[in-house]
Amino acid sequence: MSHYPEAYFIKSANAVSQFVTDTGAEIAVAGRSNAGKSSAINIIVNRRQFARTSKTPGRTQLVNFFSLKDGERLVDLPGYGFARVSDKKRHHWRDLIADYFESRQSLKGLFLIVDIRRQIMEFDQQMLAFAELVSLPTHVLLTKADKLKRGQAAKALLEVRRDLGDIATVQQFSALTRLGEDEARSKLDEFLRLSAAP
Ligand SMILES: Nc1nc2c(ncn2[C@@H]2O[C@H](COP(=O)(O)OP(=O)(O)OP(=O)(O)O)[C@@H](O)[C@H]2O)c(=O)[nH]1
Ligand SMILES: [Mg+2]
Repeated sequence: MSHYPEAYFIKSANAVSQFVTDTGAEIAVAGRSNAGKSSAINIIVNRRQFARTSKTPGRTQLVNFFSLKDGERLVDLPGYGFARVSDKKRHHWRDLIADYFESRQSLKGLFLIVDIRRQIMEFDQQMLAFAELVSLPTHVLLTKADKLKRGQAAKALLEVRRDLGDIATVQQFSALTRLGEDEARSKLDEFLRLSAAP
């Protein structure tokens, strides 16, 4: 069963003017292209191809808004760092993501999706620095943990935890084995609940 039985796709936006009304609470899912953002959303919501995934990097090209339940949303962002697109398109995505982060009052938390084999890269650092600047609660999913041996994955987790300190919480995740799904869901609910506190 879905943990969010009423979840549905609201719309895709290619410009600030197309974003959904900025009320309630939403959590953004960001990360490098092909890191596994859309796959993570599908596991958390427990529905196949709820957010569209692809073997080809650059699948998610728009800001996709999903309703979890009344007044609570998840936002699947285009991946950054994808090389095989034109400069024009890349700049458009970069601006779209920047506009998103700068404009959303309802943004209450960030899920940063990082391939556990690649660890934190420059774009991720920028995203983390921004989140810290605006005091946005951040949780890092080190995904594709199934691609590493257990010991290696545990080591990667410790390293990222050590590097990030208090900036963000970190966990292992796998969309393939569903490792860490409950932990991710609790974090998501925690971020949404935090925002509901008076
Ligand atoms: N083995 C394994 N593969 C994964 C995992 N998560 C995602 N993938 C694969 O990685 C590829 C990219 O996944 P997506 O979820 O589309 O990645 P994305 O970050 O949304 O990509 P863009 O929308 O292009 O930025 C797909 O082929 C997925 O099947 C995982 O935990 N384990
Ligand atoms: Mg995607």
